[in-house]
Amino acid sequence: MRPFALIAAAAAALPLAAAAQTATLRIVSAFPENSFYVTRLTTWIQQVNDEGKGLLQLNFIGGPKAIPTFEVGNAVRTGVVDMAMSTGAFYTNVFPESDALKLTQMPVAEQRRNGAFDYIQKVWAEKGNMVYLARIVEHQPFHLYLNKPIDKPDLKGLKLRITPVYRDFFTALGATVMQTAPGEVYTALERGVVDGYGWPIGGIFDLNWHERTKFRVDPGFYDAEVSLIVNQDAWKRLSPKQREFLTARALSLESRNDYWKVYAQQETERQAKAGIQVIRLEGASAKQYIDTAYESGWAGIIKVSPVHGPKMRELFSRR
Ligand code: 173
Repeated sequence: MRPFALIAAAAAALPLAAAAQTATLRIVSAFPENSFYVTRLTTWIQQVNDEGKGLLQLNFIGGPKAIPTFEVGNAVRTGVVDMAMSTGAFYTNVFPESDALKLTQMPVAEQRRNGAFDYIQKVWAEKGNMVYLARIVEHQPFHLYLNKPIDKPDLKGLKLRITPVYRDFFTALGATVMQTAPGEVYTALERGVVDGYGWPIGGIFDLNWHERTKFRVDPGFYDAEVSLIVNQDAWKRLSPKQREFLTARALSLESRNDYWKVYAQQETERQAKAGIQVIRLEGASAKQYIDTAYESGWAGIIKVSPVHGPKMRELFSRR
């Protein structure tokens, strides 16, 4: 045989040989390296790597310093990385439906039973070349944090830091908005470029935003979504055993999401201790606030996704 034929023969035998080898997936986080989400992720990765010896290993590349927050989705789509921890709002530049996950009104466990999860899988595969593996943050309502007080659901005259999560809602209430990655929020607050920001109930201490935050507006709205997504080609390259293992490990992490309820409680108390005052909208004001959140949120999704939007609304909403 000529050398070329030898190589070709070896390559043909590769899928079988590879199945017996360890697969290593490169994973990044769209959230900052020093956030609690990443702490929890890297703890999980360590466990995966301990249990996955000889089968599957995860190689944590880093956070936004490795791949900027709003580029993580495309990095997963194209296979620049194999896997990521992100929220849909950070990859609306891949497909706009990604931001709809904030609007789910039932736990992911229920989404797996009512068809919502299957629908997400389908859209993520078709439009993002992604496997939507597991939702690893829920039970974390978003809040508006402010440095200027309000007394009704009216944000006129306020400039707020946003991501796509909050854009339609805050602008519906009259705010001016400015999009930044989490890593730029502190500087925006410090320089007084913004009067406030959107963020879930937990996590404002991770990057010291509490030092620059006077008020939190209650009630919270939507449910923060952070998930594990995998490049579909990388997924297909795994053996059935490797896929089963990764799925099981991801499900195990997802099944511990009740932890986020405890975290929400702890973070609420920590904010109070830090002197952050609560502006509580009540009665009709609170209802108007929440109704505007969901109405404007869904209107925004349906406008950019007239086919999937209404279907997602049906699957994600409590009846
Ligand atoms: O505010 C944000 O950066 C954001 O969109 C988000 C989404 C999920 C969890 C935390 C933050």
